[in-house]
Amino acid sequence: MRTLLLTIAVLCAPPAMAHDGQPRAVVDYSKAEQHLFGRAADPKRAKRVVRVEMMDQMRFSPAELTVKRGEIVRFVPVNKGQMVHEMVLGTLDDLKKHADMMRKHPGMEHDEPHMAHVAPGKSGEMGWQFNRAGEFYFGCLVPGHFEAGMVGKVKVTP
Ligand SMILES: [Cu+2]
Repeated sequence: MRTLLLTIAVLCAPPAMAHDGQPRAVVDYSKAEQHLFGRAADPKRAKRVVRVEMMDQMRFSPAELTVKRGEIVRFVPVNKGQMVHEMVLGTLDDLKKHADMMRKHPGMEHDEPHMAHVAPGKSGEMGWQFNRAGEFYFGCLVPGHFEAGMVGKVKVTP
């Protein structure tokens, strides 16, 4: 229980709250928080752009990609559907916990540099540096979507 509460506190930390649906700008990327799955980076520094389509069939396309450790990726999540989708980066454990929480508190909204909420027909942007090797994931945490299989994988090679 304690871990769960801590997770909720971390995921919903007040400075991260945003209700306008826009990605929260990181002003100084050198101070970006280090996560197990990397850190926010200036999308302008990215040498690689990855367009990820999000569909009402609860799928991402592509659903898998490989990056080299240290690589900065500019993700462009494109919502091809009729409903809101989001792309949230994390470990599988992070995403599962977050999805559980979204199911319990469906009205909750929050925004962080590793997530993009995208309205139907729109696209978002997310700059991310994968500076640790491993297998990470991206999921749509709109209630029910992750559970329906809306998840993709990022393999970061050493
Ligand atoms: Cu979705």
